[in-house]
Amino acid sequence: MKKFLVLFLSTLLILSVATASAQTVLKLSEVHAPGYPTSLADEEFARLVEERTEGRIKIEVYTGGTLYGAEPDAIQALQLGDLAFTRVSASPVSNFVPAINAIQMPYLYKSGEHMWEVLNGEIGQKFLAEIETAPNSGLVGLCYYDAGSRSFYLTREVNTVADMKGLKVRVQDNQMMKRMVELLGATPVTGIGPNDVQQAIATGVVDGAENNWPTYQNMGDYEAAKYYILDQHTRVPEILLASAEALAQLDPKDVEIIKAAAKDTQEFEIAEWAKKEASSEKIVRDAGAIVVELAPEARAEFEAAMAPLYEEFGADWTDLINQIKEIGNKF
Ligand code: BDP
Repeated sequence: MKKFLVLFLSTLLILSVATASAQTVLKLSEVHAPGYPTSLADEEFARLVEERTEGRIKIEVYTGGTLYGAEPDAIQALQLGDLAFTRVSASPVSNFVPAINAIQMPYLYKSGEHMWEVLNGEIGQKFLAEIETAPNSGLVGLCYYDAGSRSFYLTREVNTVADMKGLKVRVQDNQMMKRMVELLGATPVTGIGPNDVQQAIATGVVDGAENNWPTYQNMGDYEAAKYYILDQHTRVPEILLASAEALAQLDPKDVEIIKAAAKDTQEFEIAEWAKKEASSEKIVRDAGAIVVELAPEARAEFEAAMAPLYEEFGADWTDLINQIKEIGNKF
């Protein structure tokens, strides 16, 4: 009996060691703090993958930019196979897959509903798939998340395009966004990770930046630049990316589980986003941020100033961009 028990226990031990070693642990890099809508969605993605693969795959989420503070670095790590997943903005993805600029042109969408109709429809899914098929991208686009609309925030009041002249504005690492700021007569500054923007403004390296309400609030940028100019120039979705190399190491069935799990977190993120967008706006307004609601003529001026970007960066996708605009007629 004793012998049998020993045999039984050692078999159990061997089995559990075997199961433990069969678990694949993969990392996900995120620049936002825990609790931010995308961080919550990353966690939900990790939870679904672990559950649906019955523990074969565990995803560790690293928030706050602790793994990679600069999104282009995280993307490159995916290409090299050094990192399995990252949640980034679509903006830096365009450096690797230029087609992604087409879904973030200035003043492209009438509203969030318009953007989601496009992203969840044929056009949006075509661009998402393009991430995987673009030559040598090494990336797989898993799903989009919401990031609202972006506006400028500055240390001084701006009411017209002319007021932007000479200001130094931090933008994401994307040629089109640099050019967008140049077209306004201001100077774009790149190479500053989102977690370092507040300090760059506070120390005068830049006069401001541009982002949505949640990042403006969550990163504390509103404490350094109190004028939020509601020009809402772009809607730049977030993208959850995987490394093609990392996925190639997995059982194809698990890759399918991962792809489906990512898609299943989208609605969750959108709901979290809506809550956070409203609470962030309230927090910054209550804290004394000055929100400049541009006059319609001034907003039209911003739009006109940025219009050349369609020719300069969107010419290869004119038909699709026009289709996106047509979809907007419904809204
Ligand atoms: C935020 C995005 C984040 C970007 C950041 C930025 O959520 O992924 O890195 O903007 O401007 O809205 O760098």
